[in-house]
Amino acid sequence: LRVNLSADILADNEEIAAGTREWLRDLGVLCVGLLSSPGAGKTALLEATARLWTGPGNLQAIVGDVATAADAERLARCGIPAVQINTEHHGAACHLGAPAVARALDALELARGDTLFVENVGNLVCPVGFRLGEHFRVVLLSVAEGGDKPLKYPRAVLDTDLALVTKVDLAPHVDVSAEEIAAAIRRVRPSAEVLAVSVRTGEGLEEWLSWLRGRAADARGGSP
Ligand SMILES: Nc1nc2c(ncn2[C@@H]2O[C@H](COP(=O)(O)OP(=O)(O)OP(=O)(O)O)[C@@H](O)[C@H]2O)c(=O)[nH]1
Ligand SMILES: [Mg+2]
Repeated sequence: LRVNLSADILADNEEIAAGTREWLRDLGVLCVGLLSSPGAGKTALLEATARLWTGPGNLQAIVGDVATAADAERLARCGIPAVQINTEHHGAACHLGAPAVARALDALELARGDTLFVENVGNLVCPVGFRLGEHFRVVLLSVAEGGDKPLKYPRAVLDTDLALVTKVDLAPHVDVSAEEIAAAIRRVRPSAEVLAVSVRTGEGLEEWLSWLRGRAADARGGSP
């Protein structure tokens, strides 16, 4: 007898993720997953989003890190109730899994029209195959990582609905332009939707909020 453990783990994860996705859809809650390498600006984007958010609904979050509750604390300080998952306690430390996310939902009070963010552990490889119940997935690639990352980590781009080129205010200091990264993203996925953002200057944040607002409004109506 041969057991394909990795296929079984993925199938179990997918089943739980599908249940979460449906449960949130019925509740009228939009769920957006955030994926990036460590430090590309996921939490900073959520902090900026909280400052500018005028609805519909409230923002909440589940955040994954190997250790510390630092990100949940940062988010709570800007008014986003957040549950921290420390993945060192869950076997595969390098990404979130659907069972832990499903359990974390119990600690939140979600209401129709809310948006739930799931910030994954910083990693462009391991999280990709593990769906968590998100309706949409957003990948962040900061200019500080260099222009070739979309080409080196193509699945992180292929399996997402929106790509954000982050920290564009730093572009002059790191010898790569936001346009070069956007072009690399489109080489991997010609139809990719790409926005260039900076939480430092505010560039692109209105476009990001409008992307989000449209999807939150659809979710509230029951059709994400
Ligand atoms: N200049 C500049 N710095 C930024 C921007 N966005 C984030 N940063 C900085 O980048 C660093 C990492 O940001 P985080 O928001 O913690 O990144 P993260 O992706 O949540 O990191 P992990 O959760 O550890 O993977 C922080 O020092 C931020 O202040 C930006 O748009 N411009
Ligand atoms: Mg973070």
